[in-house]
Amino acid sequence: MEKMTENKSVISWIEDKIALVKPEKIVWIDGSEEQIEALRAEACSTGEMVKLNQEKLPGCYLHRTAVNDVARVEGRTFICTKTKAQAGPTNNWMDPDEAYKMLYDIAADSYKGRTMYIIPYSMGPVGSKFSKIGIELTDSIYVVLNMVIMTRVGLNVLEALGDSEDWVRGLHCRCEIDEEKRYICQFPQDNTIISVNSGYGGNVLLGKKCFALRIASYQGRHEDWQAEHMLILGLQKPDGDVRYICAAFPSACGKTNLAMLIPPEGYYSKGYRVWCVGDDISWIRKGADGRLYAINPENGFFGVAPGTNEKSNPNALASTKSGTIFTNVAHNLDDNTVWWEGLDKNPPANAIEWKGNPWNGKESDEKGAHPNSRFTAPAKNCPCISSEFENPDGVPISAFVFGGRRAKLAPLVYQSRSWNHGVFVGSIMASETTAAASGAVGVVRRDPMAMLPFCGYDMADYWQHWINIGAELDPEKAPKIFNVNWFRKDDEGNFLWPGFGDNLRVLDWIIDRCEGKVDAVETPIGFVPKAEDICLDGIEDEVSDAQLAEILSVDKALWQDEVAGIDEFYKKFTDFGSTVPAELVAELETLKSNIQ
Ligand code: GTP
Ligand code: SPV
Ligand code: MN
Repeated sequence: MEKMTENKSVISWIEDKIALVKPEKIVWIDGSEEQIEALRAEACSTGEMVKLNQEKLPGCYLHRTAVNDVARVEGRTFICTKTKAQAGPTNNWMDPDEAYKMLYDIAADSYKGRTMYIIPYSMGPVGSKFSKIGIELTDSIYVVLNMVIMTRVGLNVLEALGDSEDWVRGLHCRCEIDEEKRYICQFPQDNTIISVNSGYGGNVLLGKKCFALRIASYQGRHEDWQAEHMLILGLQKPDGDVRYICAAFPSACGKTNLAMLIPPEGYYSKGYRVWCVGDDISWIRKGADGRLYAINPENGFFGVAPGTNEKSNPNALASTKSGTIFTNVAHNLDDNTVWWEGLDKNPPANAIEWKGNPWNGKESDEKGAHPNSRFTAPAKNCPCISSEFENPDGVPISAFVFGGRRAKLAPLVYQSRSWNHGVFVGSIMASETTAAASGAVGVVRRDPMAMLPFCGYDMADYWQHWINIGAELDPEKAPKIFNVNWFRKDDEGNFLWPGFGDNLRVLDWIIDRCEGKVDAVETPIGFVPKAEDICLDGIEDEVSDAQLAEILSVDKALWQDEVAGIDEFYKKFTDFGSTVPAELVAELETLKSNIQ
């Protein structure tokens, strides 16, 4: 093989893995268009990908994964730290020696007759102080082509790495896509990820959740920074200044939508704009001026397709019009394009559904696209991509926002009383589960900071890390912390808030609060807007005053049930032997007495 680097740690690790998996061929991915185009052609020739209508969707392709392999598998995802205590009570844990042995047994000889692709990639702009380098070995062209969109891939990455040993090792083996032998294992103490028997998204694009959250959260704790499951958006006000907000919502709870929102007409004409810096992951560090700064370590969007349309998220839709890989959507055979539920009201009659069977969308009761079908689109395609997207120094954060799907409990928005109270608010997040992970959908579960499936160490220590970060910040410069809930429902199950673009009305209040420009009502859980401060101009027909009052209300009885759930959740940590920060225990006591 022609090596692309002399880095000894890289060469020796790869040689070891070659001896293990025994590929027939080895290809270093240099990031050149020529090489990528040849791989696209090869994937099409084997049926791994379908080339779509190049007039309507230039550079776009469709891929179908195995039917048993359509989402992250949290039950088969492990944090392999030296001790179980280090992984904490909310992670699956495996002893590293046992895990390596099991994984190497599965991986052994698995590349026989296949090609090993070596992908050097950077999370974050190459050379930024925020950025980190990884190398993923894979036997899947689909993975290569997705990594090329989602990360910065190529020769310059190895040049930036030089002879450093600080890079994340990633081995992906498709094997037989056997569910029973599927494992996604992180070894935070070895900067290593091994993923076997899957070919789906978050399980195999190792730069994403495995590295940029599970490994990076661990690194951040030891290197004084943060890796968060947060979008980053810039809200431009009529004065022309842009304020940045980082928001953490669990998977399939609205990050991509919020990050790209188009302000409602009345706001747009006044000069409001939203600029997207990132839609899923933030890496955050303190800047020289004492404020927190964030970058998006990714280079593309791996977004949920169903529900994406011209009305809900025109910017995401526009991002998918070229250079995009669609996964598990329906294939419209009439014009060789794609379709998914919620794209429009005109499903194709002559189509193939996500499993690969003929499908008449006009007549079938079955879904054409899997609920967790996705598009992989280059960030630069996004019409509202921020001018700061490539800024190696990141953007200064004014507010952190937590949120989830809560049909009844959480109000539309509330602000924490302090940093530590804000950390508490993040720690008690709960949300109804979605199709982004395999398992039941719609069940409320605790998902602190939307990091439950992504924190690479004990969640209680992670909370302590949040508290420590806040303690180092000048309170004047610290981001203010909020919670939002776009998903409140009435007793008939209808959403009480229109959401999507109209969420700008809430972001506007959030920024006004950060700048001390608007009052609020103090409630037992924090500061809630006065009804008159949430502008309903243009949506009076959709949201009555009574409805707004309802979604801003705090129901003490419901919160009394909630604290029982929080108690139980915190107890899980104490029983396990981890230490919930005293600051959070104190906040829980305050909440309890406030809702009496
Ligand atoms: P991941 O990529 O899994 O991390 O998801 P995400 O958090 O980026 O979620 P995304 O923006 O893709 O939205 C997921 C689903 O939530 C889609 O079906 C959206 O239509 C729906 N959704 C997003 N925003 C809103 C909203 O404001 N209100 C309502 N009712 N639904 C929303
Ligand atoms: C999520 O599930 O939060 C995603 C999709 O962003 S995946 O890449 O599969 O993790
Ligand atoms: Mn996500």
